[in-house]
Amino acid sequence: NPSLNRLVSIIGVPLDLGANHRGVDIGPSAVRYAQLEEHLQALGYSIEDKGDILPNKPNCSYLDESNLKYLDEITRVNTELCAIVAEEISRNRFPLVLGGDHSIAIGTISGVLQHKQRLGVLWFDAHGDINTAETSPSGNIHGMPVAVRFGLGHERLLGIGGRRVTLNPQKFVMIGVRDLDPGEKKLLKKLGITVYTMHEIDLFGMAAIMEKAIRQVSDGTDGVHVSFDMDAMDPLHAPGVGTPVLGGLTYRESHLAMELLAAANIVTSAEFVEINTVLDHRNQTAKVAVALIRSLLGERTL
Ligand code: 4U7
Ligand code: MN
Ligand code: MN
Ligand code: MN
Repeated sequence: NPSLNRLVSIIGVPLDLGANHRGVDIGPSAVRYAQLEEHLQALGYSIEDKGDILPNKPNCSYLDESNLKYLDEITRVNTELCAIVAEEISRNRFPLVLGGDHSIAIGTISGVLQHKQRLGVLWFDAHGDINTAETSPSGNIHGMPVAVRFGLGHERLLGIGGRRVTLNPQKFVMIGVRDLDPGEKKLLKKLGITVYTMHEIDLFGMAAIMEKAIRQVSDGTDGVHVSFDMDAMDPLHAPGVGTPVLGGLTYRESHLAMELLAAANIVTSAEFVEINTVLDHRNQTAKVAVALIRSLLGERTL
């Protein structure tokens, strides 16, 4: 197991073109405002803030290709993100990516895959994010990153990062899911992906679920990436998200998951996405994201 990396590089991606509503573009600023860097320094981390990858705001028709909104700009931003993430890992630093909408997972994970070809992924989300242009009811690319990472989707998205490395479905686990489209259900079953929906979390408890999930993504892998969509949490605790769904993870359930990951000492990169500051209350959701990151990186009460 890799020991906890004390060198963290923060990478902001203020992209909202993959989502339905504007507003997640302020996510990286909101998380910095909630004093991410200061908290991590207090934990003993050495932080480098790489700043933001700045998306252009298109003023033209968004439908670049059939049912893929803003494909051009999303491809460009993710290509840059992929390069920065790969670069930070080669510098032996832990990439901590702040979204932005969840389409940025395409770039983050393709960057990590440049170094870790046998990567395990833990995907915290209310949604499956495994639509393709054919199955997507919205055309929003933030609902497609998981499909892309399994080699399904538009050529331009698949080409990000140059070489075609895909994830092993056996080493991919979803947690907190409660809203799937019909095409997503089919594909998840076909690929045999482990999905811990809210039903399983209610039944067995987060501790038991995390024990199984940690074993699955860490056995036989050379790194573990955490992709945390804030809408995995219940809107009661994380109101500032673009696509809220009732019945999500409580504050403690999501913290316990992070604490167990810290104790297992397996995580080698992470991203926190979909914070919509326009819909938030006094930066609550960004503050919760910072609290989760602190737990993930080993903060304890005593
Ligand atoms: B998120 C949706 F139809 N499935 O594809 C879609 F319900 O990154 C939502 O998880 C996707 O926030 C949500 O548009 C993407 C919809
Ligand atoms: Mn998502
Ligand atoms: Mn989601
Ligand atoms: Mn969302």
